[in-house]
Amino acid sequence: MKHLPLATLIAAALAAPLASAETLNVYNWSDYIAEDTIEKFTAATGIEVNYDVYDSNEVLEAKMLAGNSGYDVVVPTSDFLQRQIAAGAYQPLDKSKLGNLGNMDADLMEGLAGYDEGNAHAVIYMWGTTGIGYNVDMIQERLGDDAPTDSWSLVFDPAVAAKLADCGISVLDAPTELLPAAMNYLGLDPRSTEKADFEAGADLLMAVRPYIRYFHSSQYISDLANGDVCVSVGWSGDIFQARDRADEADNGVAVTYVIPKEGALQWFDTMAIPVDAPNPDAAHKFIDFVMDAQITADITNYVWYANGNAASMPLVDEEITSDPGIFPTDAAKQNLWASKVYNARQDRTVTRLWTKVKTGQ
Ligand code: N2P
Repeated sequence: MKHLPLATLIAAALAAPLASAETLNVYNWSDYIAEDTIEKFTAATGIEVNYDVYDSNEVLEAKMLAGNSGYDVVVPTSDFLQRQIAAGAYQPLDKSKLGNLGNMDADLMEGLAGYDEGNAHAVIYMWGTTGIGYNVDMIQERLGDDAPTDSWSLVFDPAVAAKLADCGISVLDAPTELLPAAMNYLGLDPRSTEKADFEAGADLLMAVRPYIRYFHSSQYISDLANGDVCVSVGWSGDIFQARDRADEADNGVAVTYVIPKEGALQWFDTMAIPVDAPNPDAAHKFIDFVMDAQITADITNYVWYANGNAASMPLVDEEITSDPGIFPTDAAKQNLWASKVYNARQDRTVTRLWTKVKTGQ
């Protein structure tokens, strides 16, 4: 050792902590975070982040139930969260590490407690609705002034959908959201778990299947923005992002989001820590960081989704807080429904029917 120059020893000493730099593995929905959130977290904590994305609860669930995903923080929707908690997929949060918990909206967290007793495993990240985005001019050209733009008829009425097939209808690849929407349109309870009701919903989807261009849960953002599809059953914030992209591209495409008058699913996405997370301590730091009022406001201002953080609200752009597509009016709220948790048998029925709908057979 005594022959090594001092500079070498210093370099070695400095390199050691770098080599073992702490890392955090985050798995979140695509198009669901501000551009600088991760950068800011690393700057604040020194923790490096590997950030992966998905666009389907089913994909996340398969990883959570298989175990050993390697992820420290994931973002399941409330109904999936409940089923995964029951399967032992998540660890209880250590609330002593979550100093910003007081920022959360007490009413919304109480709503989430219906899926996670005592809010033991998760906090709300963002919430939104599953409705319809459309290209204003393309719809007007094909359906005129009487276009049912405030209704699920836009996609569920075969006579209407047939007229939009040429400009392109896309639908989320999300069976637990689409079947209930179809059931609701038929006047059935969207939260029903009766096999006959699921089948009726699937039959309705089969009737418009010839006019659906594709089933996908993230592609529609750019397709709507570019005018490559004219109607998308999609998630509120994603449609607003499409509108924003079109505005920025100044391409003459006008996109609008609507919560149809018949009603829509209101969902909550949550941050949770897998039971086998490699770095639960960093996971708590990340969740607490996101619960900072400014950080959450920055995310909402970028992704156009409402959040569960009451303290962030004064920091959210007025353009967002005043938009009824993001914060529904009291009248619209009457027609929103919450996700229903399906048991394994109901889930199999839904999966089987969905395969049928997608393949059109
Ligand atoms: C973001 C997707 C929103 C989440 N692209 C749907 N639960």
